[in-house]
Amino acid sequence: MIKLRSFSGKTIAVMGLGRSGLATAHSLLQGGADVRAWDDNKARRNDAAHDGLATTDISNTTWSEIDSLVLSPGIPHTHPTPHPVAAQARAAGVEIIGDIELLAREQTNAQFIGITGTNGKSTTTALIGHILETAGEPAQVGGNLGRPALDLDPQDVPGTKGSRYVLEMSSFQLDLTPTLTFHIALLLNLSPDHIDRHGDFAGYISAKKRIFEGMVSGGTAIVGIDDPDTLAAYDELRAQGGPRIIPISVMKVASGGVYIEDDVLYDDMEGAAESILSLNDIETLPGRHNAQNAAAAYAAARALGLPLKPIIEGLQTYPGLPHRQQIVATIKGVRYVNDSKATNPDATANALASYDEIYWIAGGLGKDGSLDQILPYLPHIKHAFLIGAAAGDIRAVIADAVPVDMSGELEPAVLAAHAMAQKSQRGKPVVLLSPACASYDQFPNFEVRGETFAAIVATLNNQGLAHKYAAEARV
Ligand code: UMA
Repeated sequence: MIKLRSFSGKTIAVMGLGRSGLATAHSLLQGGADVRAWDDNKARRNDAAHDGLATTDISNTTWSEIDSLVLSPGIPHTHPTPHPVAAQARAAGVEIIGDIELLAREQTNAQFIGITGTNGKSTTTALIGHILETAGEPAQVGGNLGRPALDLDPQDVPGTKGSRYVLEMSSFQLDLTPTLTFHIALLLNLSPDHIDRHGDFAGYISAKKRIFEGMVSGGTAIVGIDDPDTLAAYDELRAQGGPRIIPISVMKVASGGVYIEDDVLYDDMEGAAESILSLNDIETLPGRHNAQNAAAAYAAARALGLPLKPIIEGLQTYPGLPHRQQIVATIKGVRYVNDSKATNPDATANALASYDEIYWIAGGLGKDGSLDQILPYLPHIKHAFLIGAAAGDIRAVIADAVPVDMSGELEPAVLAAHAMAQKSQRGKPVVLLSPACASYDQFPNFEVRGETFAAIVATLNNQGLAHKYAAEARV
């Protein structure tokens, strides 16, 4: 935990006591601040009390006594309507900031590496952390990835003046981080997301581009150039001057940057393209989207001055993240892949593009919007096993092209997919849970859905049970 000593004697309102809010309140208290903490949810207030934290309704506070309002990233302060506490703070002229802004103000000598984009930012963040660890320079890794920034530990980096933090940054967090300047900032890609919170796509893009704000000549901006909006951001940065700018591409040669051609990663940062490694055999980084993550992490590691050997080793030994194309077992040549985090068709399309002999488990609570993104990959699917509320909608879209089982629930879906995949004689069969849907109709969240999948697969790994299940499963 980070003690926020520079806030000693200040009065700080903390709104929202989820993961980041609780860590914020404790860091402030440890540093000697006067904290006024609140959550609209009574259960959360009870949890906080259990945690030794007193709560007080901030909407009744005297705002002239408050120095800053720290808002949890999930609480709106502009669109669709500002939370009443945010509106009060703004009216009283009290600044509204987030937990990561507090970290930046406390640790003025720290080196910050920030990763944003619509997809892939968690993987790229974890990959940079893993490469640093492989190189013997472990860093603190967190932010939107899960571990709140103020829950991280100060850890001085030899040869530098402070700690090094590798932070996944959501658009919500960037919106609440007005003064943090990143040493290395990555923008991977942009497609419409969180529009309700940013008003429109332009608002979302402008929040994402804050990652480059204030960067100076010693800094490095790493920018994907494969979609029109990140390409525009790249051109803008070049026109402005300032940080070193490294383009990343998985679709074309990126002069002066890092790019992927035929699954090989090329480094052209010094102006002479050099082939670095083939991504083909890295099972934990399948697909073109992961190639983009690998290229971005490679560029960041080089910008940090790491030698080539541990970077390559780090890429090759990346263990993967839970619930994101995570291989939970390989049974007699069949891979069992947990991609429960894929809660929308875009994310599922990435997974379907990554394998070509797929026994696909999908469904759950459908989101608005079409399933068009997955259509190009239907030829990769040998059989689909549909579950949850959206099963009928998915069947309607794919049934002409793909044989379908209406499995209903996850367990029968896994058993049937397992039995069928084990009989497959061709290619590299994969049993893939990539639902393209939210989990809430059958599970508390996507994590529990993914863990349930892994637990069912773990029973299959036991030979006797696998045999029993195979006999029972509908094939
Ligand atoms: N709350 C209120 N009033 C409201 C709304 C919410 O009191 O009107 C309270 C809730 O009761 C709850 C708290 O605010 O107790 C929730 O805060 P939060 O939603 O900001 O969640 P945290 O637990 O603090 O988690 C946040 C990030 N959540 C969001 O941005 C929504 C986590 O990202 C992040 O991992 C965590 O901080 C640590 O940094 C999650 C996420 O979904 C993974 N991110 C979005 C995404 O990836 O798309 C942006």
